[in-house]
Amino acid sequence: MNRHITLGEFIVENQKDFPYAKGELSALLSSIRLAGKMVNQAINKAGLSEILGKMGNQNIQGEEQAKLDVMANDVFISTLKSRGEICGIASEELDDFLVFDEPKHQNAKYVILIDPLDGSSNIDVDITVGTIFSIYRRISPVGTPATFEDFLQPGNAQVAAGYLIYGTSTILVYTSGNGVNGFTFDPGIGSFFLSHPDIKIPKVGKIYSVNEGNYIHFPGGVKKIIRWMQEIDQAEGRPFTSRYTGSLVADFHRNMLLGGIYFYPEGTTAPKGKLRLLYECNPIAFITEQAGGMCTNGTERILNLKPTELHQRVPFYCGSENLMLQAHSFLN
Ligand code: AHM
Ligand code: MG
Repeated sequence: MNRHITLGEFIVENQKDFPYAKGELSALLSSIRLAGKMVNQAINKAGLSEILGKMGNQNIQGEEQAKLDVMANDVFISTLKSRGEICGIASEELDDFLVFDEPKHQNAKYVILIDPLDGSSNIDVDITVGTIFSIYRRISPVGTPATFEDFLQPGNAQVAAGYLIYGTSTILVYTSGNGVNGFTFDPGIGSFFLSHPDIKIPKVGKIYSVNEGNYIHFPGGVKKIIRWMQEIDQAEGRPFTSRYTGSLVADFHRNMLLGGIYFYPEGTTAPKGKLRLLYECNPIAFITEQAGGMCTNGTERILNLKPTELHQRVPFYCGSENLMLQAHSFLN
């Protein structure tokens, strides 16, 4: 790890590459970094501070909220609201988007969409979780309240996206459309340092990540993909390796570094898949493409989909080029 370049320095250094750069997007990334440190600290002592377990209520998507889901949501919202870079936020944990309209938000040009704590089912069993974020320049005029349209932009309009992964170490990975870089948190110093410069997904991957417990519900093409990965082919190194944690951020991060494919297809229990387009699929798709991989709903590029709902779900396939092309040949 290069302990000479901090995330803060990197953001400032690369600010000139941002479209319309005036420092606001850099400040916004700094706010995300700060909130991420707070969530990281809470996760690290979760078992000691009685914040494991369920809240006893559900979010709008019918999912039971964990205490850490709610805590992470509150931390990101309060941190971002206390500064003036965004005029609104949408979150997996909120029914509707929030408008920030205090005087300090008067000149805000951006909106953000977040999954504050991805992989909620893993919280209480000490497995890696994450935070995913997606940033857009607003469409509505500056100085007016943020609108639904600001949040329903296609993924190809994102100006930045990223995630924090709270794993064996805590890493922040982001792109602002000029490659993908990862920064590892040094808890002793309290800073993120550039550890994964210019990440590229291997073109050829040999890991697949899918919840195979849903196999019976998968469409025929998806079953073919899985069977193909499990066949013996010495030249291609099959059967491939199966790895699935149930945290998208963890499964994606591993496959991005080592080469592989993640998919959460449609099935009868989840007719449109499980993952949410706006704050899970789009940011991961932006990072994937910036790292040289492919990301689709099985037919179309995720980044080209025009969203219709805040919590819209889509089938999701993402990863190394060889596996994505092979998957598409079975799906279409
Ligand atoms: P969450 O944001 O509520 O945690 O849901 C999203 C998660 C993904 O991180 C993960 O890949 C998927 O749901 C796992 O779902 P399943 O348990 O059905 O395999
Ligand atoms: Mg999630």
